[in-house]
Amino acid sequence: MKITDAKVFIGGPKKNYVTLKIMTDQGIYGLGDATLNNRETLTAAYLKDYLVQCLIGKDPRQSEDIWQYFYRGAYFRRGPIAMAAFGAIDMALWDIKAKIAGLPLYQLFGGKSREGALVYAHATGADLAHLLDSIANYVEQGYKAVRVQCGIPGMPQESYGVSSKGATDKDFITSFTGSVPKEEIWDTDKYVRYMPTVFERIRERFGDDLKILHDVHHRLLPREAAAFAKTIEPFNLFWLEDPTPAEDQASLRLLRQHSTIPIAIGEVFNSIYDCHQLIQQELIDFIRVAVTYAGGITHVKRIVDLAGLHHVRTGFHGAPSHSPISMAAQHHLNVWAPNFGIQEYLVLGTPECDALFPSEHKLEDGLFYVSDAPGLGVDFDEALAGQYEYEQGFHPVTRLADGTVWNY
Ligand code: GCO
Ligand code: MG
Repeated sequence: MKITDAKVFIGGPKKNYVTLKIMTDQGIYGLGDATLNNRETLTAAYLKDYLVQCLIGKDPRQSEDIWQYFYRGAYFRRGPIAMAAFGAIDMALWDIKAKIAGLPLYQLFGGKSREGALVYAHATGADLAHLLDSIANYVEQGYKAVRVQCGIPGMPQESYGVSSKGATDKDFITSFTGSVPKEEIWDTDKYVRYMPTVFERIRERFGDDLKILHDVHHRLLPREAAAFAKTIEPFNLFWLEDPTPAEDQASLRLLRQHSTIPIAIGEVFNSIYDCHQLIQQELIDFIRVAVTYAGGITHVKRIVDLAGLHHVRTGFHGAPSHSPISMAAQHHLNVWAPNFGIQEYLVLGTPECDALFPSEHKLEDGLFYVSDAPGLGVDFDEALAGQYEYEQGFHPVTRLADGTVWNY
């Protein structure tokens, strides 16, 4: 069996999805997602200009050898662009492998450890009242876990993860377009003072069973994070995400010494070398890598297995910047992984997105169920893909009130 060709597409409804399609001489094809949010043309160019030509003639069943060939062969190792490009190839090869076997992908990992896998949605509010409505809306739909981000009184509304007043829950996600980044102001003191009251009100209104998650988006210093974690401990969060920038990993020890709050980190990591110390020293509880940015299924499965040895559970990144292809790869890992924790999941589910990436996977009552279609179980409509144009976007840049650049 040989790879005959591979094509790269950029575009999608409201998102610049980078989709890779690998064709073989047996008519079977595989799909991969190389979407690197707000840097999409770079992964597409890496694939088109360097990798696709090396794939032609290779046996697509040799996914391990092909992964090693690209990773070691690149010489300049790691980094999100290369790892997302390798990740897309890897996903497509696993898709082909499972289609050859006539099995849904999870069967190749060892079958299901659970039927439905727990997901969490994003609730957001410009103020507490809007946030409570947003949470109520998800609870009514059957979600059992919700990430909560709230506007902070006295701080401009457009801080991380918070939609403007009156906006729908999905709007903040797509507001990154433009030819230069937006700028946002951040105030740590106001944030750490106000957020505990937010968690308190959420518990009062929704009770103890709702799983509450919160993303600090790398904004606190280690000592601030430790103090904050201690303060919010009574509200029993499912996790506190990215409390500090993860470059200084040893600093997490301070947080661990002061609080038992579960910590989730890793959405910006792209290899096992970024997280093996955090995992082996048991400084985190959930690993947030994504199959896209972290080198595909082959590499992420290694991270999941290492995490399992250290009581670290999975909580894969699932922001809407991932296409349904990589989300499907994660959903297959989620039903298999013995150390599965939770999956971030934003319903992309617009009719346009479903038409571009048809699948039978489904969300029901806050749990995600993979279909038994062979492979990843997601298809791609090439003809429709041509309708979408690339639109440039940037992550916002954050500053403190005095102008100092801070972490987005
Ligand atoms: C999350 C993330 C995202 C990121 C985005 C950046 O937890 O979902 O923090 O919202 O900001 O993926 O591209
Ligand atoms: Mg995050």
